[in-house]
Amino acid sequence: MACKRGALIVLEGVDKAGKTTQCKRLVDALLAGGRPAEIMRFPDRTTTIGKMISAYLERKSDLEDHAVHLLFSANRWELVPLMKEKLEQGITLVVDRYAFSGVAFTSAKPGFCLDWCMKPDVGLPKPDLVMFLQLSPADAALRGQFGDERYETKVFQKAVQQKFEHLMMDRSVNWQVIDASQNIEDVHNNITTHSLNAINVAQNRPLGELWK
Ligand code: 2DT
Repeated sequence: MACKRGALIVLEGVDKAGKTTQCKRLVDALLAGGRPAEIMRFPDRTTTIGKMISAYLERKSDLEDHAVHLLFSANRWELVPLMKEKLEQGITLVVDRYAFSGVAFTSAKPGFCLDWCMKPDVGLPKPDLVMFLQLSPADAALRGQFGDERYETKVFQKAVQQKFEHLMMDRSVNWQVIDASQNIEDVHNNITTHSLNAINVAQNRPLGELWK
């Protein structure tokens, strides 16, 4: 019998919600439980496209807003063959940001609608589970200053949060909202429970296509 596929698990949320920490904790917990798992993050700044995105985020270069949106999407598409290969090998992928960040961040800019922003990512591997780490702006502020990269301002993050809320109304995606104001351990346990469920369900189902 062919090996059972891994699950595609995505963590999303506004800045300071603890996504990166929780992705690492989740992968460690899955590995400790004997389940193959790997971490991925978008943007993946190591590829040629990713380096262009990184320079843009660090304000070392300027790119037109539509163009950079398409680069973020291209950065996901270029990794699709690798993602599929890993999932087929039974490896669960824990992904720090995905197309939802792509849509939420660009559509928070003036002159963009959700519909246009979603188009380039239609057909990407569909996550089996998307956890949104929910954190109020007040709680985020308690976790320290924002960094110096593009988008790291209170006003923009608030607009992004509203766009995520729109995206979460889409019932075709398995969204779970996680209260990220709890302590790291409680958030981790919550995330692990949802992930184990998703891994069990995913192994008997084909990988879907996002927004199709
Ligand atoms: P971090 O590397 O700190 O997560 O910040 N972004 C991300 C977009 O605008 N579009 C996308 O498609 C993705 C994946 C969110 C990366 C910054 O890039 C933004 C914050």
